[in-house]
Amino acid sequence: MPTVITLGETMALARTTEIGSLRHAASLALGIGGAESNVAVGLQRLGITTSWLGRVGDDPLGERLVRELRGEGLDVRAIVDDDAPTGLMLKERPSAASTAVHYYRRGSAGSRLTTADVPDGWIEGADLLHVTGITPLLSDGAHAAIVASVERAHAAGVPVSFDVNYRSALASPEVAGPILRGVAERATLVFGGADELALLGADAEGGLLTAGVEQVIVKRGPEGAAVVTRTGVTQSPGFVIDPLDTVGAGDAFVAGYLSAFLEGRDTADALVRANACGAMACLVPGDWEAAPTRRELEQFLRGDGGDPV
Ligand code: KDG
Repeated sequence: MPTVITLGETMALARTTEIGSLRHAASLALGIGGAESNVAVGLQRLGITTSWLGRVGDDPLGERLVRELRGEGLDVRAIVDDDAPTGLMLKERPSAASTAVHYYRRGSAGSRLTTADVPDGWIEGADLLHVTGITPLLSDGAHAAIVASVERAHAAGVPVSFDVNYRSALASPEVAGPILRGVAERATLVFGGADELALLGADAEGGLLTAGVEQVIVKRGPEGAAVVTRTGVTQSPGFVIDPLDTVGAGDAFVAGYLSAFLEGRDTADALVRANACGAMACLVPGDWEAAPTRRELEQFLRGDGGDPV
């Protein structure tokens, strides 16, 4: 069974349970979220052995997220940081059609990741390393940890998946662009929305393929997705659903795609699976809770939960 490893920040996530501004919310539901661990859970549910590494505070929220990720069956390499708290994210739905996220993560334990946190042999023994553009924007140390991890994967012949995942709260496009491009150019697979890929420069897809990237996967949300390779473009439509919470859909998409990639499926098959996983993740509140198991995915693809566009 293939093994995927990933590293980054997972935070506690408190979300309003009703539509309306956080200003007036009377209660919050507590969970966890983090782009890399969302992908890890998605992969694990699809039968891929997955390992997540990150820093957490020496606090109940850190314990909660470790317990939750272990409960999903992940190999959790949590480094407990005595000097910083676990980060927090608040999520509100100001209206039925919108979601807003507020971060309380500056100086958090997760943002203090360093190169020395990544143990010898961990990357070298994996079948794939997955990283996102969130981590390099958290701190200089976290940026260095991602660059070093990607270099180690290269040296060991381990493919690297990179999801641009640009978060404007972390850095301006001018600051983020060169940092994200530096990581993207060293990846095997690059995922991003059209706007995110544009951050990497003019003709990002062409430039990345020239730099050695094998596949650029363009996420188009409800419209589906496309894969661009040196030999052509494969497209796949999205599924018609009634979305409840779209945050985390991109992570479920990536998990679906990577699981198919690791099984040796072709790009067309991988896109259908990715689109289905992304759509399913929108059906339940929470960033990863609705990422499907293989059985749930098969049911959905049989038409028990949505129709192709
Ligand atoms: O990808 C969904 C994420 O937005 C979420 O789970 C939290 O990692 C996160 C972030 O930085 O936004």
